[in-house]
Amino acid sequence: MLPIAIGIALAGFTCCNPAVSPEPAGPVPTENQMRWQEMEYYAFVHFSLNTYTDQSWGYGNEDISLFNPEELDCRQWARICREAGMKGIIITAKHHSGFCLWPSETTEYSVKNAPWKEGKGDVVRELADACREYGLKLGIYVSPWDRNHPDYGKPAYIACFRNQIRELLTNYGPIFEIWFDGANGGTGYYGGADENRQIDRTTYYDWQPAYKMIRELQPGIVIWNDGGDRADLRWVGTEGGRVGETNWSLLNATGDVPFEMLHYGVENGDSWVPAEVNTSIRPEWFYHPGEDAKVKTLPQLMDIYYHSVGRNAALLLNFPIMPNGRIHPADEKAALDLAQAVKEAFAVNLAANARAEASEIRGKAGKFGPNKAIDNNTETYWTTDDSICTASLTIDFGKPTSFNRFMAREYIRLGQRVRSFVVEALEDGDWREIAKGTTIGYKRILRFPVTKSAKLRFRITGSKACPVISEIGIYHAPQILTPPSLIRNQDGEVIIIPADAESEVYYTVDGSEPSPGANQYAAPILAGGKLEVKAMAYDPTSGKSSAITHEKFDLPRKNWKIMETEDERAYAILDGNPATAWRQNKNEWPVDLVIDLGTEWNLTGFRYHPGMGLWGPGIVTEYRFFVSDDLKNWKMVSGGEFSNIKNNPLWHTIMFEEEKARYVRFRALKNAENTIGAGYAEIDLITN
Ligand code: FUL
Ligand code: CA
Repeated sequence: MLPIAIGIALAGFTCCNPAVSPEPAGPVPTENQMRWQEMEYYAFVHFSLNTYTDQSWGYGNEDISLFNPEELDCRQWARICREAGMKGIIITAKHHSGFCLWPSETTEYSVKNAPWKEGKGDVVRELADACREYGLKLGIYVSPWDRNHPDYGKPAYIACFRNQIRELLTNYGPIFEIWFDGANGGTGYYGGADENRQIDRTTYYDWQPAYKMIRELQPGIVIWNDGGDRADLRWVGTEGGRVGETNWSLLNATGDVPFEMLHYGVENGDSWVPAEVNTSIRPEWFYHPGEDAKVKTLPQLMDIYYHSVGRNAALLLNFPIMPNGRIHPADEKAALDLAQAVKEAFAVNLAANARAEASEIRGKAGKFGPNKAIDNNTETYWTTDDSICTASLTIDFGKPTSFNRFMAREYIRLGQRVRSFVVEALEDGDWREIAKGTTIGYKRILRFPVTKSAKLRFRITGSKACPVISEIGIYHAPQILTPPSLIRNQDGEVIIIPADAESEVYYTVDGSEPSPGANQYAAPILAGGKLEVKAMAYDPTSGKSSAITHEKFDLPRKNWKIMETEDERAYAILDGNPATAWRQNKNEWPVDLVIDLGTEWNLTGFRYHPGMGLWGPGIVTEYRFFVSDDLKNWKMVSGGEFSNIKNNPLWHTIMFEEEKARYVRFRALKNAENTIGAGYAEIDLITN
């Protein structure tokens, strides 16, 4: 009992002195973490030999002579990032294949042996120079897994890897962040050994001495590491572009970090490890020409922004660099459109010139009053006495005002405190809840339908210690129309699903651009063979159109039969909807899926979409693909790994030499969970 009594007495003591700021509550950010958090938004670029081989993960034996980016222009990358409002660029100096974009002394597998600039080129140097010119910070991705290095898996590689880090952190000026990817698929070229090498990721890289060296070489750096020892920043458990609605910037210094901890943080964690949301502007990280029409749309990018920067995380958005060494114009446009939309959404803070009142003020002192939350100064804040953990702040606009966004920031130098809050509007004399949230942290933004009211109330309903709010913002963001989704069901009908009920949908099937007024969608589109559909949403009130959704559908799957199973649910993999999936459990590998196409076709490839559920989706990571015309003689037409499929569970397309066949067998040899079983959301074939 005694310690509690003393605690209360001490709390009572500080709260009565109006001039004293609250004590920090729990862990707080370091100066490096603070500086990083204020960057908010920065770029990834993925560029390597993979760019020339159409791969996601190089195996480590790809030919160096392929690397020849004739129009390499790091200044173009920097200009785009700068104009897009980003504050830095992280480059894949070395990806899993082991190919180094700088002339490292540690290996022959680098630009120094490439035809590009006759072996005199250095991509990291060119980017460092461009970043300096455009006022951006430089970050380094250097993959611990190295599928080229002969000593990978043995102690000798660790010394080499350390030297690579040393070169990168010594020769290119200040580095703001270093990124140690956790991926490891085991197999690789490994100097010709061509084998599977397993490492213990908790011990092999011996991170502590590496961290020490890194901090000595670059005192201002932050370290990102999803696999090994706890570093300065954490991954959010998905590459889909979102962190949890609840997002504590805390983790525990030791112990495992399962998905929940990565995604939501740990409320009472003992270390400050804030979240970085990494995602690509296209489905994949490296450039694949087949994705030129798959660049994320403005509404998708806006969602990503609200689910990262708007949820107390930083956003790391990736540009895949094209083989010529430049960012594709469609990616540039998407990034600039996002920047413009963010600027428009937050152009006017309606709280800025309003009157603010608070239910509680620390020591009744003006320096802790509600005006400090609308003074556009993140170093001043509204706070309450130590004993108060629920309080509200009311904004009076003086006249009915329309708004649809609410932003709040905690003064995180004193720790992250708020657990829950609601936003209310005054309507006919009563407060009506219009939005609510859990954690706030560095920055939190809520979206809700346009609301008109003269007063808004921000009510903190739970907090670990007295709330400390440095800023709030209230905005009226313009509407952005979301393009419709397209699916083709097993009967061959294409169904267009609008994102909202108000807008109209227009489409074409001849490759031309849809336009409002012509060809309005009313019912499923029936078509026998291949079909190219473009569709868009149109809002007749504002006259605005959405971006265009574009899909190319191959054969209808109407007459397909899934063989060797009685399970009717199996047809979920042919229904066109990636949200429905089927899982086959077996006692041993391989797990086969056999499909009868009803008739013979000239096949040139297949597409696999794994299930997207987080728990046990049975994502296939290694496969073989066979075709047959009599169910007796099977010919293998393709086999290998689906690189990075676990973190990026979208369509994976595999092409092969043309084969005429009626039956296909998709054989799974391994899944991402180390159980026996294969899960599928969709299977599709590509024909000639
Ligand atoms: C993943 C890697 O395996 C991908 O290739 C990519 O680099 C991404 C950012 O991280 O884990
Ligand atoms: Ca302030």
